[in-house]
Amino acid sequence: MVIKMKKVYTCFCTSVIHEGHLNIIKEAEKYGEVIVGVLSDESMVRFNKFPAVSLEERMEMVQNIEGVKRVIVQKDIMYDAVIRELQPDYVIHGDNWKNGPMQAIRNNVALLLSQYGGQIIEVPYTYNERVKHADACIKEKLAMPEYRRKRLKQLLGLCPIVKAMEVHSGLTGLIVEKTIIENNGALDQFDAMWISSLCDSTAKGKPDIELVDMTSRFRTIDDVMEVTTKPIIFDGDTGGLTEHFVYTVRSLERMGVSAVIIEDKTGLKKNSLFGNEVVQELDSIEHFSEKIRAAKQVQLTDDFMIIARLEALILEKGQEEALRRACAFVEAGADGIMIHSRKKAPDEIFEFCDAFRSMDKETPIVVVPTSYNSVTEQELIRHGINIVIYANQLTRSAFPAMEQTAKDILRHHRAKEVDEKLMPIKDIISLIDEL
Ligand code: SPV
Ligand code: MG
Repeated sequence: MVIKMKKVYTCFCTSVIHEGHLNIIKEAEKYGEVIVGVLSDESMVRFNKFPAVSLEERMEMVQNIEGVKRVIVQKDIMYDAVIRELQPDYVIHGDNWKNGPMQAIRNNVALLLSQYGGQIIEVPYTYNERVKHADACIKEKLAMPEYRRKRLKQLLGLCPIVKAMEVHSGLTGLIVEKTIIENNGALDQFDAMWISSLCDSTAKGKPDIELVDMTSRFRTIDDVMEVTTKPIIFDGDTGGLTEHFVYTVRSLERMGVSAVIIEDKTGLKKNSLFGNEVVQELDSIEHFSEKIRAAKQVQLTDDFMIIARLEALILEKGQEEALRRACAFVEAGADGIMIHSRKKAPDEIFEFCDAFRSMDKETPIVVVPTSYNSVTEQELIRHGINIVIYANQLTRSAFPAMEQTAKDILRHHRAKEVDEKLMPIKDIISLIDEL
C-alpha cells in the first residue's frame, strides 16, 4: 500500500537564510514533505523587502536547505493561487504574523485552508542576535550607494507605479522607510523618497527660491541615507548654472541618489504652486537641452537618472509647448519627464500624458498631484504615468500639529493637556534602529 505523504507549505520572503528559516523547515518536516514558495520580486517590494539577490539565487538558496522537497515561486503576497494549486495539508509560518499588517496574510491563509480542512502550524518566531545581524547586513547592503542608486530603475520595471513620498530629515525618512499598511486584504508601502526643495527649505525656515545651498541640501540627503534603504529622487530646482549642475550630478551619483529632477525655468525660481501669481520665466529649449546634455556626459553609471520637469502648463503656455519641450529634452538625453500642473482637476495632465504616450511609449513620466489630489494611482497608471510623488504632505501634516501643541502649552501653562495627542516617547524610540 502506498501511503500518500502529507504536504506542508511555507513561503519565504527573504534575501538571506538564517536559523529562523531552518527552524521552520525542521518543524515542517515532522508533518510531511516540505514545499517552499519563494516570493516573487514584485511581491517582495510590496512587502517592503526589496530583494537583495535575484529570484533565481533565492530559489537556489532554499533548494539547498536540507529537508526541502520542492521550491516554487509564489507570485502574490496572498496565498490564493498557491493554495488552490497545491492544496497543502499544512501551512507553516512563524507566529510573528499574528501581529501588525501581516495578520491580513494569516487571515487569508486561515480562510483558504478552512475550505478543505487544511491546518496552520505556527512556530515561535526566532529573533536573536544572529538573526538580527543577518537582517541588518541585508539592510546595510541595500543602503550602499551602488545598490541604492540603481533601485529606482529596478522599481520602474517591477511596480505598476512607483510611489515616492517627501522626506526632509532622518525621522521623516524612517517614516517612509517603515510604514507598511494592510488595506482591503493587501499590503502597501512607499517605494521611494522625494527630497523636495520646498520641504527641505521649509524645514530650515527658508523660502523655496534656491536659497538653501547645495552643501546644505546634501546634508539632508546624508541624514536620510544614514537611516534608510529606499531610493532617493532629488529635487534639483533649475539645476542652476550648467557649469555648476555637472558637479551636482557627480556628487548625487556618488552619494547613491537615483535621480535628479530639474525644471525648465530660469531667473529667480519661485515655487510652481504660485503659478503666474509671481513672475517666472521658462528657460529656452536650447539652453535647457544643453544643460541636460552636459550632465548626461559627466554621469559615470547607467543607474542615475536625469529627469526634465516641464513648467509650461504651470505658466499657461499650452499643451503644444509642453509637448515640444518634452520631446526636445528626451532627445537631449533626459531619462524621464515630469509634467506639473496646479489645476484642481487632472485633465490637462491626462491630455499631456496621452499625447506624449502616443509618440513615446518608453520614457518614464513623473507627476506631482498636489493640487489635483483627487486623482487616484489607478487613473495615473491608465494614462501611462510611472512615478507619483507626494511632494509635501508630511511637512504639511506635521506643521499644524506642532503649532497646535505649542499653542496649547502656552494656554495651559503646562504640558499635561497635550499629552494624549502625543506619540509616546517609547514609540518614538522604537522607530529608531540601534546597532
Ligand atoms: C517641491 O516639492 O519642492 C516641488 C514640487 O518642487 S512643487 O512644490 O509642487 O513645485
Ligand atoms: Mg521644488
